[in-house]
Amino acid sequence: MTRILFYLDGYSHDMWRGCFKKIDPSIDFRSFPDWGSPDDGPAYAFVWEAEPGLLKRYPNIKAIFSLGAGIDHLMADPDLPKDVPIIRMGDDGLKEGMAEYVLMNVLMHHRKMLNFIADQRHKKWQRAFSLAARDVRVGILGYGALGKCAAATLKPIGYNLASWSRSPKPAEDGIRHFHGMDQLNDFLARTDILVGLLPSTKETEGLMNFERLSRLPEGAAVINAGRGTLIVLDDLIALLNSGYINGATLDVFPEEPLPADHPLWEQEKVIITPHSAAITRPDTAAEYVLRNIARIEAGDTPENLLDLKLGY
Ligand code: NDP
Ligand code: OXD
Repeated sequence: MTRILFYLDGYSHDMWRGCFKKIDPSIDFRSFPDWGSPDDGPAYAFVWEAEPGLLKRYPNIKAIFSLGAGIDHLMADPDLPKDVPIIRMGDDGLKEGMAEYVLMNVLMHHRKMLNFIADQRHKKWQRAFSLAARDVRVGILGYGALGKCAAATLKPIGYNLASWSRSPKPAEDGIRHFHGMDQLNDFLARTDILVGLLPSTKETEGLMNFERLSRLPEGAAVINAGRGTLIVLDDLIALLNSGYINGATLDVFPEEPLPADHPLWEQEKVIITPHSAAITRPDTAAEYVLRNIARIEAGDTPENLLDLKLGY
């Protein structure tokens, strides 16, 4: 019998329990705070923003599943057990959700929808020409599970695609891969619409500052749905105000919720979404967790195992 210790504040746990039970009715699904005793036997934790110190109190936990692809919520726990494998979310629902969000926003910027929305507010009739998709250079920062799925969704529209990641990628039809700091400026220089899908690590924090954002061609747009630490917001606002950057879509912020007095709320050419680009879908997530528990039980490596040294 598999035991799941589940922690998620503010959402119905019954729906989650139902998704697990539908796949395996014998599952012992325990919602926080009813986790029972560590002496009850081996268990798997499946958590989002669990209270610090909680996981350490359960030495019976064999692996920790993060309810999201990001693990910053776990790293914020000073007592996080270091010897327990951590598995990041990577189910199809999350990938599809992100791909939809990226497609919607790339189209919004490509087809100048923010200009039209602003004009409509001022009852202004101003036609605008749009380039063909093949002439729009989209650059994806981060070519992991989400970056790849987003690229695959954009490809059939015909965009001129590139990616940037830490390690080299095998050549692929229709997408040019860049990697490492040495190639970042070349990648930025060929990017009209930048899509941020990077994790928050020491290396990615503040990466998109004034100098790097200015490497984008004039009139570029910025979409960030990875983590808010990537962009220095004051620098982005300065470039929006000068007109150098034409618009932005931001789903993630260094401080969430974005404070009510933050100047970004007032920017006409910015779309703000409340960390909702891809929210883990219970049915596909339950299937993903159980599939990976089966792998662990069989002695195989689970998918999306966290590399603590890399931080993602
Ligand atoms: P992956 O781990 O699969 O991919 C991460 C990518 O980032 C990889 O391509 C990796 O490079 C690259 N990367 C990491 N560090 C660096 C670096 N220093 N320089 C260059 N590239 C780097 O993650 P996912 O695709 O699953 O998720 C990405 C992030 O999206 C998550 O960490 C999470 O923060 C965020 N997210 C946001 C959501 C939202 O709703 N807004 C929902 C879900 C996730 P390499 O390929 O070489 O390893
Ligand atoms: C995630 C997120 O990491 O929701 O999955 O941001």
